[in-house]
Amino acid sequence: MRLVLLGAPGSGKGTQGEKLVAHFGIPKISTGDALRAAVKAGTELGKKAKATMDAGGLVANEIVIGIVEERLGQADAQKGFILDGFPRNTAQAEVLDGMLKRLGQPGIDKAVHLHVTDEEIVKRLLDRAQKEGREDDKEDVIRKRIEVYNAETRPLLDYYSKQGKVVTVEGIGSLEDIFNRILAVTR
Ligand code: B4P
Repeated sequence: MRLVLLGAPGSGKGTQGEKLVAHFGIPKISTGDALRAAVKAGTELGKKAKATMDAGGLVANEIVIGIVEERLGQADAQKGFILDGFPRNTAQAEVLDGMLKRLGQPGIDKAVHLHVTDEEIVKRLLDRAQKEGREDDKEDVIRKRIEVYNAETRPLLDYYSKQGKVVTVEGIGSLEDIFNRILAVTR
């Protein structure tokens, strides 16, 4: 199973990704988690990424591509993986296709699009701001992230539609219901 999770910030990619990991026993590769870990550890990469992340922009392609390529080459990713937050623009999607070929892996099976309204996204991320205090969960930054999603990431729905791989799932409801919807369309 090789899945890409597509959806606006706060649509539940990270949340549902964890459930898919437990169900399928394959790793989740989250560029957002990897970048936040680099920021926390104060690495060179983290220093480069922090200002862009805090402002709601997309980190440079070469940085995130390097993270994914390194991870996809590891032994546990050979039988499948869940990509959470990558690709986020068409250039990254094209690189991913080439990378999988180079690594001798089949292409992705499905791009699961979690559909959630903008009002729900703002509500969820403001909620998370209260609990976790993430720098990019401030209202103006959330709105910027939604804008960036619409301009840069939404075109991936067309990219994967042309390959017949997009499945759209309603992302509002209980975690269990949404998970079952995902399982139903990825069978
Ligand atoms: P990400 O970490 O990918 O952040 P995100 O889009 O906000 O998704 P997240 O995983 O946090 O939200 P989720 O839906 O799980 O990216 C952060 C930043 O990193 C980007 O802005 C960018 O700067 C950089 N970045 C990452 N990847 C990149 C790439 N490929 N290229 C360039 N830059 C990149 O959950 C959100 C909240 O909703 C949670 O609190 C959760 O508990 C809640 N929730 C989930 N499901 C729910 C439900 N059904 N009902 C109610 N609440 C729910």
